[in-house]
Amino acid sequence: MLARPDGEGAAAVADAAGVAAVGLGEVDVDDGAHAAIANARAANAVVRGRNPAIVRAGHAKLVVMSLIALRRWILPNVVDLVAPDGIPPLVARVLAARGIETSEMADFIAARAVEDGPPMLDVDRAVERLRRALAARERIVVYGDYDVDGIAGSATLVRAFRQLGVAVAAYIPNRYEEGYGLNEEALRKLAADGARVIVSVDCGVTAVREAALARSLGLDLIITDHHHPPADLPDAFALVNPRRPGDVSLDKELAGAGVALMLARRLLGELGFALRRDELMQLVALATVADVVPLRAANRALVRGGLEALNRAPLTGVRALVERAGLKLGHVNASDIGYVLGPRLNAAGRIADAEEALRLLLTEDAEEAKILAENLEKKNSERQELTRQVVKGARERAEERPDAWATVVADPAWPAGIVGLAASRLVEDHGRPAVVIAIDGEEGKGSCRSISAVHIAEALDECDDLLIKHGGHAMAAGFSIAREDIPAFTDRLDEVVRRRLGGVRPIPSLRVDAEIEPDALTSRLALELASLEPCGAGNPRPHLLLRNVKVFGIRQVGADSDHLRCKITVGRFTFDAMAFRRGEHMEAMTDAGVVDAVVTVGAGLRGFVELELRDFGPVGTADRMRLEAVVA
Ligand SMILES: [Mn+2]
Repeated sequence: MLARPDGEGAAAVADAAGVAAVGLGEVDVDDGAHAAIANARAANAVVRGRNPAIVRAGHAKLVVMSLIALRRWILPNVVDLVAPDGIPPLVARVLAARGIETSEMADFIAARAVEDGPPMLDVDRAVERLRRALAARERIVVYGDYDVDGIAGSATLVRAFRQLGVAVAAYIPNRYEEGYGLNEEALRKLAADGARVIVSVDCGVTAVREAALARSLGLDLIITDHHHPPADLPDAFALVNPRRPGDVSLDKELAGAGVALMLARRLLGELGFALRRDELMQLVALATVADVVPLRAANRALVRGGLEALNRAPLTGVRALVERAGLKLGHVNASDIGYVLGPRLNAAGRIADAEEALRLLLTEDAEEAKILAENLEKKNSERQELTRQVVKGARERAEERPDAWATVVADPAWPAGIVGLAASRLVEDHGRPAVVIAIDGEEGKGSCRSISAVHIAEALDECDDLLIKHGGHAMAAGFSIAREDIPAFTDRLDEVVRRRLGGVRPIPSLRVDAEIEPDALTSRLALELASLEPCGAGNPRPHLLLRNVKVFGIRQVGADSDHLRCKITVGRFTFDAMAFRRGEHMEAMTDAGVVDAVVTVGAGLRGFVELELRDFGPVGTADRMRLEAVVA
């Protein structure tokens, strides 16, 4: 179904703009920030000069008065393509436009996992140590992150150990009291409680000091992680991370839970794994979509298989969560995870403690599951309200430096669990990397979101001397900083981003997969396109160009009236359609009555085809984009 306009979440489809990975405890998938429209406002910068209807009102605030496309559309080259047997022509065109060879199309559609390839570095060493611990009844503790990836990845390992007849505890640090990742106090406490082996999930690759401490405490630390490794790796008993230099395993884009699954699978062996496959796979599907890693190759196979298991044989807690959120088992898809389930599982850790979300994924008790799901529902509403407040404040603050290359804003009133969501919005607003810092006493916790042209974790590496701790991915990262260093960091990051962009501000664009004839838009076509699911990061729903379509019944929806709902007549049919973050275009669209539009096709609540308008402009926009591409 189409993503909801109620400020639910954004990640599954964090795609068009190339928005990808997320990390360092700020994984969110979230919040009305429909990434489809990522960078939309920034696009005004592109057209500002040409369109007199866009005026600059006061301080960098753009008021759009006429209908105009917000992004540069990159139109596909029309090529002669013979679709392989059994693959509908449009699907083949979409795949070809995305660089998939004709010979690979059938495997892609089937979401078949590629061959296994060599194991990750250290994974066998880790398995051997865990077997020894099991045989000697040594205490093992799983240590996860507080986001969906960390929680579901921890649940994956705990459930794998259950298969081996051992009850292993999972420890999730508190975001507010302990912060992200392994910490010394927790390690000391776990050691004092008798733990001998710690297995981290979705964290640890930067924990150099903590690994040394673990060693001195007599703890064998097995790190499993997928974050960008620093130059100096921690000296752990084992370090399993596909991004680690020298690691020759094939799947570099796994989520943290995906890495944990690879360990679980080798630990269980094929029979043990087969017995737990349904539960482990659905956990990994939740994590993989919620962590916004690209849904290609192994991730695609994991999410397809996990969703199938989730719909057919949901865990007790997953069933409760799905039902309380108003979704229908049997029909849960990747976008539902991104917009509905992910934000709920994340809400606990953002507001208070991730403990409840972990318990939900581990319980076999339906009554307990109901109560936990209810609590998560409440926390998620609270989280939405907090997000609205922080975003409002962060936007005001951002306007103080309209010409910055990176937005950096900070405030003591902002909770650390929410700043990542606000950063995502600021990226959309300005089309440049954004950093939002929650100040707590003399320290700030920053969350970064970026654009595809700036690897933000590497940019932070260049600010290393100003930061206490930092880490993350290309598109998302986090750090802590002394309060007094924030001004110097702001200047440094600005300089780093400007240099990394070569002094050129990037233009937000929208890649069109195919133009379609109006008559082709049928429910059968929607079914054909569904073969591309799971869609989301790295494999967006196809962007289809429709020229000259009639729009009517346009109204604003959403808490702040910032989205549009309308009807579109295409050929012989009329469809419901949704345009996120385009509320301000209601009048212009109504006046125009006819538009060129780039849409995605989804199935609505009642199974009817629904369209999402990813961008639209006056009739002739598509021609203009083609022409400009030639000139450029
Ligand atoms: Mn992760």
